[in-house]
Amino acid sequence: MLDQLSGKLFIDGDFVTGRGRPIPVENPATLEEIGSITLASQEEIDAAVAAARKAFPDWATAPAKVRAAALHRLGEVIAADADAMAKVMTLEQGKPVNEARGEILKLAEACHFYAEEAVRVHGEIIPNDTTDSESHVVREPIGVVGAITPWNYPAELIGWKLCGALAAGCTIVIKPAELTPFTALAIAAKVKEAKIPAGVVNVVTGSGSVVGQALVEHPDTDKIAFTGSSAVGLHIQKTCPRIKRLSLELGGNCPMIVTAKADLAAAIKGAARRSFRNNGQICIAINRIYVERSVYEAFVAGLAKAADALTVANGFTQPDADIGAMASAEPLNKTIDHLKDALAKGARLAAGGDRPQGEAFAKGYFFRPTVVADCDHTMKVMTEETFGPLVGVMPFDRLEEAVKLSNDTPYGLASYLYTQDAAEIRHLSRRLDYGNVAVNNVDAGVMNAPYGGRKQSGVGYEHGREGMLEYFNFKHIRIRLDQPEG
Ligand code: TXE
Repeated sequence: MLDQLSGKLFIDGDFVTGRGRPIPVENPATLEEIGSITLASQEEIDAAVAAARKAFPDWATAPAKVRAAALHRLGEVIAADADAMAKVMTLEQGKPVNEARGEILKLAEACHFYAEEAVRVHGEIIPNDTTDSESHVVREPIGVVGAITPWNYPAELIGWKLCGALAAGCTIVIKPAELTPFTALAIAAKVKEAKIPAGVVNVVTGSGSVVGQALVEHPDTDKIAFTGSSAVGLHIQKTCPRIKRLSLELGGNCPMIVTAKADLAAAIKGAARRSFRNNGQICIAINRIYVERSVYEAFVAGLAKAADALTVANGFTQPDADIGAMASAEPLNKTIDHLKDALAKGARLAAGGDRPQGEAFAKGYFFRPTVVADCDHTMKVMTEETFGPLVGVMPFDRLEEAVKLSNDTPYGLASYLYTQDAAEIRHLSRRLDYGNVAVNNVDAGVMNAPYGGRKQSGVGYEHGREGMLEYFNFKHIRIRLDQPEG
């Protein structure tokens, strides 16, 4: 599959060979080149946006059930080819094939969810304060969407935008991350197979500063849907030259509170999963854990044991490994920097702390799941987004202190709470200043509920009905019922 996708762009329903400079793409587990993408030129970007614009009127006005059927077809062809698509993802991103397969199936689920939502788009009739008039509020699709996506979830983060936009009647131009372009192009192949009309979905590849920025600045994109770092999100907000809709899903620095009334075994299991899955390269990864002092040492010992038990391996040759290679040198170096910083400031290493040993790990970006205890807020691990397999743990004595520490961050994406006490659940969950609070579980995002951040974690929502609202304009039509005003 990679051979067919290398160097391609997907414009107006067809794969075309890009004429721009090739950018090599490497396998992060072996550092071997697996193919290359093209740096799309302004002309090619213009062609993609023009195709989306041309396709918009027909797509926007097609009966909802036509759009729904198209999304259902897309979900079906994606699920049918999940194995091959997962392998493509693993080769460019590093996560184990089984996990990548799970992500592809989540993308298919998003297609079906938004297919069902597409047929439930309706307006409202609001009675006015005079008896002879009423207000009709209808939703209309925004237009052409530029979607800019990162490398940590190369399928799902495209899927939420693609499916919400298409269900609403928008058309889309996707610019995937440079590290993971082939998953995006594999999705484009499925768009073609599902016979979604030409121009409704387009993919252009290349760097963020050139191709991503060109979509932001393009006079004919009506909305930008972005997931990535807070720094680039802010840059997009500042450099967007026209008024256009923006949704920004940005970084996080997510806390977990474990009280003395928690089911400790469940809390340890949840922490190990949400701190280390995908090597912690998740904006909702648990970065820092506050544990009530009476259960602190038992928690640290349990989490260290759980971290040590996770298998780290090349996720392509060992599809069922818990953890594969990190996606690139950048998050690996940041992880090492945050670890060194914590240890220099007095943290205690409880698990991991280095690269795994052996020939298989000689080249790739591997790091063992790492737990540091006795942390405080002078350490980067507790205050910045590490985006790696590193978690900091700190004891607390009073619940209010745990809330204060949890909210002591510019971010506000997801937070986690483990306690069996109903009063603590109510009290703490309402005080956590986050868009998502997961209590006694670590699945902060589910398909049918809104998912979004506060503060520097962004604006707008994905998932759920709210995720589709991001792709509509509301129109108010005030109708006088007896006779026209005049
Ligand atoms: O993100 P970037 P990167 C965080 C995480 C990570 C850091 C850097 O902390 O370590 O961000 O990751 C495109 N105009 N998250 O470098 O740079 C870029 O090409 C328009 C959190 O991958 O923000 C890519 O397609 N687009 C996050 C996308 O933006 C631009 C997930 C994201 O790249 C651009 C990933 C520009 N000027 C990283 N510059 C999460 N919330 O899940 C870059 N891009």
